[in-house]
Amino acid sequence: MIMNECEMFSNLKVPCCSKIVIRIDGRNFSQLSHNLELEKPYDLEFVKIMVKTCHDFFQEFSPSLIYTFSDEINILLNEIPFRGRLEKMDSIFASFISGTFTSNIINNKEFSKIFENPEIFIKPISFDSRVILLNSAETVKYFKYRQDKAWVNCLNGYAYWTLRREYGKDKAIQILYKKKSNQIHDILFEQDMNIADIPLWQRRGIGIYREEMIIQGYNPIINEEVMSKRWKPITDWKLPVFNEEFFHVNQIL
Ligand SMILES: Nc1nc2c(ncn2[C@@H]2O[C@H](COP(=O)(O)OP(=O)(O)OP(=O)(O)O)[C@@H](O)[C@H]2O)c(=O)[nH]1
Ligand SMILES: [Mg+2]
Repeated sequence: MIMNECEMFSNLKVPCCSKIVIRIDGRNFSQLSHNLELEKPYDLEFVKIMVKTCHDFFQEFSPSLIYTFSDEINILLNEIPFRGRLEKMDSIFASFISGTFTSNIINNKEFSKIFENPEIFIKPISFDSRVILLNSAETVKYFKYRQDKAWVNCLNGYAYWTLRREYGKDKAIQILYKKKSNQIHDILFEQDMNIADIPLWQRRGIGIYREEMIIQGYNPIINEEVMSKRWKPITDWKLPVFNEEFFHVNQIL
């Protein structure tokens, strides 16, 4: 047998005409968050490291949209890279994010916990990766589906940590057992928490995409100031609820 025939999956490809999302998720980040004593339910320093990592990905691979919340990163690619080779995409993207996240968390002064005490960074970081095939209509639905997950996470996170501080772990779990979203709303309200006061980025996640900007420049040939349009990556901490209009207006699809 020729040995490279054993590389059974290396020719597995995605169809060239589809859109793809790569979803990348931190491995065992519950443990990481415990080890790093992250703020609960949201730690702004950690989130900034995730966002910086998304930016680094954006610069390297030019996707059309990155959407992140918690330890997950959703990347929309309108053009299929690596001639569609699935193993290449999964492995390169996950390892790029793992390497960049690690470098950012160690080197970034914003993450003062590690920057000031590098010895607490105990285990190597890794992320898993999956490829999701979509058409345009499904793409909007997909991002809304992840945003709904961000919202449920947010609600459950606040409810759990608020109750846990008041009643302890077991009682908090017991109170929240099988509760629906509207019941959790009421519980938070009783705890004097108004959901509307929670920052939008916690409720809806954070987006990185290009925005059209007017750049002022100078044209030496005609000896005049000129305006030109550029698409520059921005971080949107105040995302709207994802819908077709958002994807259309920002020319994401
Ligand atoms: N305290 C804190 N924890 C966070 C924050 N963002 C993410 N996390 C942690 O990351 C976890 C992400 O959930 P999962 O991806 O389901 O859990 P996981 O432990 O990473 O498990 P696997 O992905 O299956 O390996 C959450 O449960 C939190 O514990 C944050 O801002 N603050
Ligand atoms: Mg995870």
